[in-house]
Amino acid sequence: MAAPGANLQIDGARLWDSLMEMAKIGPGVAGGNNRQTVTDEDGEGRDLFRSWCEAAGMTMGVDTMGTMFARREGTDPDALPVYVGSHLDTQPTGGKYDGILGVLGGLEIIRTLNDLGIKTKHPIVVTNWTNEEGTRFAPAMLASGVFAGIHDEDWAYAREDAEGKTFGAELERIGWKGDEPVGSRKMHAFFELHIEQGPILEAEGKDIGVVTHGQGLSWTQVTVTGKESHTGSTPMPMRKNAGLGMAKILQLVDEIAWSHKPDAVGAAGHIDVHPNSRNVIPGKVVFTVDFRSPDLSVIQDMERRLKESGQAICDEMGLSVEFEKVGGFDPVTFDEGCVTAVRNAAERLGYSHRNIISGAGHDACWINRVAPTSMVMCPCVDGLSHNEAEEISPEWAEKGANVLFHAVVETAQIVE
Ligand code: HGY
Ligand code: MN
Ligand code: MN
Repeated sequence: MAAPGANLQIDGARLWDSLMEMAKIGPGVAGGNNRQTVTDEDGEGRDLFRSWCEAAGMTMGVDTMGTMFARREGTDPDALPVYVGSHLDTQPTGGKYDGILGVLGGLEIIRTLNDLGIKTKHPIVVTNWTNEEGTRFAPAMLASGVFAGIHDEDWAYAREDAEGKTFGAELERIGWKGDEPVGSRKMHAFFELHIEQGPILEAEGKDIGVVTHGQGLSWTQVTVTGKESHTGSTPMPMRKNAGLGMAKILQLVDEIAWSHKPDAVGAAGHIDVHPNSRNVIPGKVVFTVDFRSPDLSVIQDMERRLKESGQAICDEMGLSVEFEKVGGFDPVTFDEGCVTAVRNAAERLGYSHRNIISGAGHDACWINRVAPTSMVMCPCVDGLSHNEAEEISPEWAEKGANVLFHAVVETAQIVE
């Protein structure tokens, strides 16, 4: 396939302006974003993205999970499209680039092809996957998981947030439940540009991460039940302190992850304490343990030890405990051909690059099940993400989007 010339590059300033424009929707309290999935703010972000896609001459499709597919026609309407995208939803204290760079980087490809009057054989479809973050409605990568046949759509619709609202009802409420059956689309390939969300590329001075693999993820929701009682008048020996049980289990989680250094990680980011009153011994604590590793056997060992030793801790303390798997996926090996397209693009453009394993989960991890898939990563400042202070440079964004442009356009085949 004829590769694009190195001189073909996106408009970095236009990409940056669009990132800053999108960042105005669902602002956080510290310079980042709070545009959680299927909130009104998410709806506003979708409206803006749709207006930009229509201005770029694309036609918009929306499936029954709300995922958005903006299509630029190719010269061969029967050729399977090349898909490119990521997600516009954010964490409650999210950054301006996690996911958004991948969606708007895809849009910038189309804007550049339009500017240059370039046609491709395969259509190109820019995608915004619904609820990648899984923060309001677990699990993460919900819509791409339904698309890939991992999750049942009715199960997804029934997922509840902390206020008892369901995903399906909220998707309908914001008016973004489409009519396309999920998963009906077939892909020639899928590419996702994403910030690294870790420190490696910046520390090594590399412009581009060629993502060969993604580590696996395991989310176990743990419910520890003791007995609410007065923090002042209840003698220590009589307490059934669910909060202390959780603390001991979280210490265990840390020890388990360290026992598989250097690659395994473990923590709990979600913790609900009941009744969460200053002078009441917690009677119930619900928290989600997030284990990750590139090695499936390590994940399985960490899950097993959490249950066995967590149960022993609670037995010893007279507490009851339940473990529920609420999310997860096995380690991912991306498509060799798509990975090579990314690496060749970085070489052609003269960008420094290195192979990298994705520490975070991404929609690409599920789409890799149903289509040849790979990812492009750019550095982020101090490797910080899932924090409103998340930051990248315009240069990093531009270089990442140029590699994405070259990989996508080479795969979609320029028509002379
Ligand atoms: O959890 C993850 O890795 C992703 O950021 N949703
Ligand atoms: Mn993301
Ligand atoms: Mn994220």
